[in-house]
Amino acid sequence: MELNLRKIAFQRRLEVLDMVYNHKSGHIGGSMSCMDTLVALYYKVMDVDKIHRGDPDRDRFILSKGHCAEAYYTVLADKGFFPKEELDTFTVFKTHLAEHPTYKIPGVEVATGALGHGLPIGVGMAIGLKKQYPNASVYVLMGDGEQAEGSIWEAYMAAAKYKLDNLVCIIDRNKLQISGGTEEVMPLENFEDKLEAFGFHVIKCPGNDGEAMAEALTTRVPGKPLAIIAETIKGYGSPVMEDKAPWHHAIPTAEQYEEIKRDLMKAVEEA
Ligand SMILES: Cc1ncc(C[n+]2csc(CCOP(=O)(O)OP(=O)(O)O)c2C)c(N)n1
Ligand SMILES: [Mg+2]
Repeated sequence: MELNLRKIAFQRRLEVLDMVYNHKSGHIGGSMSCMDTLVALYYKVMDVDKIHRGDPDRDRFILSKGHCAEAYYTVLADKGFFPKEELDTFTVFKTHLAEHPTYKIPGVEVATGALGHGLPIGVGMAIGLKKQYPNASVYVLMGDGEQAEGSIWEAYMAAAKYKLDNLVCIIDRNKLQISGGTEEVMPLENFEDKLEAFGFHVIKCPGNDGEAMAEALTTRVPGKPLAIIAETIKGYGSPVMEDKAPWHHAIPTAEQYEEIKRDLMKAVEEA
């Protein structure tokens, strides 16, 4: 049966909303923007059974923008890595489900949250896998604000040098970071050209379209790493949050919670 990726993504967004609202923490804007990428990867692109078994030739996923952990947790729970009830322990004392992911959580390969680290680790994984298990891929999901970290550009250089055609970089291009627009804080102008100059095959993709993302994520060009610029809207799913910088980590009021919930439920129905 063909999966409805859009519906699944909005169902997960509803879970994110509850986690953030009930526990008064998290990063709702970036979680909403990257959800379609996560859903495309975990419901269509990656062989999740292999990840469950921990097979050495499994695909690897790294959430380099680790602050969007709650989006990741809803997908991992729905895919059976841990019981769904655990989502309700988000950021509670002694939970594994902290505000940033750690390797203590089943399914998580790398602890992230300090921006700029996921890609260098992913490059190392891709070098190792290329030698032993060339059919396995490494997927690294980054933020566009995260591109201001110098370590990302060192890793881009290494990815091209080692011809890592098993590495897929996804940049959640929502044009906002923590304190405002990316083009004000640290411009990425000509981003596509820059990535191409660094030796990447680059695809620009509507990042809130799970099917389009799935197609982009399965593209491979021999000898070249792949970069997908996922053009998204931060806070996607409700006009209350969409494209507004404070929603990087704002907590909805009771009224906002109800309004966002209505918008997301409508989106689930219409998907
Ligand atoms: C090394 C480091 N510096 C600063 C931060 C604080 N921080 C958390 S999220 C964020 C903005 C990230 O923006 P972006 O990568 O665009 O994420 P998104 O818009 O997808 O949420 C910053 C600066 C951090 N987590 N790590
Ligand atoms: Mg951003």
